Amino acid sequence: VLTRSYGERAAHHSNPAAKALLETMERKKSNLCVSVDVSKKDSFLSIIDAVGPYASLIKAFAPRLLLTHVDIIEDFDEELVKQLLELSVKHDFLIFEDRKFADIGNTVVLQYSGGVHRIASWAHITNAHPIPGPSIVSGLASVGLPLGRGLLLLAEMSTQGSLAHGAYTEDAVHIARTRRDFVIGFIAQRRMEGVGLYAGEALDESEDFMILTPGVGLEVTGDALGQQYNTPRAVVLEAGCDIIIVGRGIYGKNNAVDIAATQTSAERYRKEGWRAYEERLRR
Ligand code: UP6
Repeated sequence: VLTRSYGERAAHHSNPAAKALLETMERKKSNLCVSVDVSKKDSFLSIIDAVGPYASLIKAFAPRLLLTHVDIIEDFDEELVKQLLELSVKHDFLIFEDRKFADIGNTVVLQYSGGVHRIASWAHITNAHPIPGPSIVSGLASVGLPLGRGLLLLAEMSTQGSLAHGAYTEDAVHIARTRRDFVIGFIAQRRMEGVGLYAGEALDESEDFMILTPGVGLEVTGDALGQQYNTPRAVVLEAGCDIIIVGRGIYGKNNAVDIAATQTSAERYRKEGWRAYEERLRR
């Protein structure tokens, strides 16, 4: 996988969301996913419009204006979804709703397909914690697969003291291997090809899980709440991950968006990520 281009991988992928994402990455020369984690609808859309030309994937946290513990947003509406989809066509990116589902199959079916957000109707890709076991994937697949969607499992996290390691990560990879039609990859800090194989089990060479990696920053090594950052080069070249997820490193810390500065940073991260990928291909 490490020496194959995104375009080559796209040609061999059977999941439509993974295929489209890899094609977009190749076309735009971008392995950057921008995480738009802001609280106002206007900032949300203007950041996306500003970084659209540089990113292949937008991590579309719906704007958090008034969040309850069930993620219901006061000013979330169909118009926002419509504009988001228009931007995704205008700038040629896919939408990844970082929902981090973590409940029983029956509940996640309802959360994914319905509620206020109707995530499955607009997000090409979403993700889930494997904590409930394989049933969470079956539940989400029953909604997403007919729509051509893809799922990422959180095999690891970027935070200090994360519990997702060792046997947990191995089991996450096992679950993914049983549903390669729908699970297109992992949120993780490294490649997973060698992880979770049973004793004597050989790696199926056709396996191609994408690794999307948050905790990427060029200026700082962490925040006050346990986040830890690595550089795009460390993530893509040394750890072999496919996509860098960058939030505050691009749009800054608040809702007062400086469009020019946001674009400059987005281009900087795109360039760094792409350069590391090109260097990896030459290895
Ligand atoms: N994220 C992580 N670490 C994980 C999983 N997800 O940081 O293990 C998400 C966060 C945030 C983004 O929810 O939206 O990636 C990282 O943002 P930042 O670049 O501003 O730290």
